Amino acid sequence: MEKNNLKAVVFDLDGVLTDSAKYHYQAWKMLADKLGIPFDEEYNEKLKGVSRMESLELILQNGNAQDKYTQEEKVAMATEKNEFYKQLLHQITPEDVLPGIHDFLEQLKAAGIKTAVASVSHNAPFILERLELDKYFDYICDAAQVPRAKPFPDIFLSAAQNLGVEPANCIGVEDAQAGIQAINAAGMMSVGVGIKSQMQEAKLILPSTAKLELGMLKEYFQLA
Ligand code: B16
Ligand code: MG
Repeated sequence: MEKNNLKAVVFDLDGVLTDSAKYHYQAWKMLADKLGIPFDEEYNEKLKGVSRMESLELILQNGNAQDKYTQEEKVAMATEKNEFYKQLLHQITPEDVLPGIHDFLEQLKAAGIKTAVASVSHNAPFILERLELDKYFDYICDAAQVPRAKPFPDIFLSAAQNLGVEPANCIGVEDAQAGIQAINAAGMMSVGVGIKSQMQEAKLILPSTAKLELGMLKEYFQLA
């Protein structure tokens, strides 16, 4: 295997390509209020990159209510949240693509570097369509086909496999701790975008997506 040769970049969606966390927050808040459970934006940080059912468990935990409901009731609650979330997603337009992402994707395309989306969201294809970003990617992971969510490496490994690239030749870009752990466990180089304290384990942390730039990343990658 050729080492230190960047062949693909695998992107998380929520928090990297667009800020859909604000819609997740509104939808979970609706449910938490209904259940009388405290929930605020700070607690919402814990849900980033975490699957839908695990997010519900974390919310119920905050109200000491995990054992109050049957699995069937929990599935109904998660479905109700998702229906509301899906309505909110209709507000997304191409203007909501985060800064620098278009330019970075163009740089990757021009350099012949492959791209994939590794989101645990079952709504990822719809969001990418709303953002008009779907055409940029060589592969979009199907969360339903990946048994273990982040922090397990499965979704990043699936992206590499479907791109036909070794994980060691990939960079993974994430905004959440669970996602950085998944990238590291997959054997890719992890790049975090956002607040440092939330991504201690990232190989490289950038303050914003606007700082994603191929030349600089290649240099880091070769030194890694
Ligand atoms: P859904 P990512 C994740 O997306 C979100 O960060 C997380 O908050 C959400 O619970 C999860 O997707 C599942 O999303 O309910 O739409 O299937 O960061 O992996 O792109
Ligand atoms: Mg994310």
